[in-house]
Amino acid sequence: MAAPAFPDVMRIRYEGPKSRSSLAFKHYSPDEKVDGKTMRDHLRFGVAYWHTMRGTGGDPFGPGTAVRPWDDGSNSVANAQNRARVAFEFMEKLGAPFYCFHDRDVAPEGKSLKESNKNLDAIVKVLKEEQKRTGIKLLWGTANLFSNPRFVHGAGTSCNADVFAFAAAQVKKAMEVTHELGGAGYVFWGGREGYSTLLNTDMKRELDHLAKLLHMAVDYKRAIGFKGQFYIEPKPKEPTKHQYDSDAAACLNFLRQHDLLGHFKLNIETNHATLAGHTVQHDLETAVAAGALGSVDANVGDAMLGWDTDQFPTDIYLTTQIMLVVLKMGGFTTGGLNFDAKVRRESFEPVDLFYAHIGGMDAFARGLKIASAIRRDGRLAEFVRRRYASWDSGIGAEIEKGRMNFKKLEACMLKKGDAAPNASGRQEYLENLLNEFI
Ligand code: XLS
Ligand code: NI
Ligand code: NI
Repeated sequence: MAAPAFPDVMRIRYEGPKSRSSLAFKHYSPDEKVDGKTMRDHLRFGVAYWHTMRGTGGDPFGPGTAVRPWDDGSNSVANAQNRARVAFEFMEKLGAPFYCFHDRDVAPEGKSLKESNKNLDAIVKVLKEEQKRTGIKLLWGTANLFSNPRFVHGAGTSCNADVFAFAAAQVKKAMEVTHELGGAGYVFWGGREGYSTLLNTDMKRELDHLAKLLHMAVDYKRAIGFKGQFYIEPKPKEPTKHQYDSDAAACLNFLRQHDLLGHFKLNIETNHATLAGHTVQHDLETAVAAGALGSVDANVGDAMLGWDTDQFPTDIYLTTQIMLVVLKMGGFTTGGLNFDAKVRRESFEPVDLFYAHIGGMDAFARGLKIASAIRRDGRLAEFVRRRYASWDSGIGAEIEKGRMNFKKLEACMLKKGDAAPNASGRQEYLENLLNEFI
């Protein structure tokens, strides 16, 4: 057994709101029940391997700053295996029940596909051992189809058919290892599936190719007996100027058009929704309305910065609103709250990884409790229900039942003379109501 990577950090425990310890949970009490279900099972927290284990703090203006004493900085398989053990030490001490990874975060890419697959197998062996040792599970796996220069024009949407074939081979292998590790899901995030200029782009052809890749994945899933849930993760831009999976609605339309809707749910990320000009609640509600909310990449952007800053979520309003939607849909099944978030470049010490995750977990624990209290109180739901009361009987009910047409509606209004007066939307009252609970 190697020396611990975080010798000064013990298992993070719940100490309650009065605790003054910075390495304790004040609100996340995993075994505590909320509405009959433990917080652990409600929230299903995941650690993102790419940020937590591979983030360096580099930005376009300077190299990484992160101090990671366990990492020898090499691209060797041995270093990657050691890193995997460190990841599990971290997650075990944190008490995170899940993690997520891309193939290339966990294992170094080799000179050929064959070598890359071999490297991946060597790491998956360690991941499997560590999962068994700790009971930590894989929330979802994915393939990195965007970092290597071969994906400069995209992967499934590349103009180069060989690149499409390479992407397919990579997804095949990533699905196999996700299956082997008992992953609850598999994510497709578009990466470079989009364009920088339409002048060189055959959009229709690219989208048809992307659908072909996803259909092949669906077929292969069946072939290997992988029962995990497939997800598409919307994002409107970055790295390309337009990504095809731009928001929840665009993804749903794409899936529906290509006869894929039955096979995919959405993985909604806060910072991606805001980049698309939506609130995250908007994208969550859009997904729920289609019965397709699968999982959440929990993070937040910076209101002052216009890119995917992937910060840890600490805003109780935000977590409350997310949990209101999650509770409304009846909770997660295969999905969870994956912290697709990174510590700031200035927060370069290993212990900052703990502070970041503890803060996010506590913020969601509060969001869960507040959302549950709002639902138990019932005034918010009752207000919304009453707002649509005119649809419960009379003309509204007839319209909803499909028994009306233009002629009948005109006759109705000719008789009545005018529509009944509207009631106030009461936005401020509702905002105050929300604040009663926060
Ligand atoms: C990038 C995405 C990515 C996906 C997984 O912006 O959020 O991290 O979650 O490929
Ligand atoms: Ni993400
Ligand atoms: Ni992102």
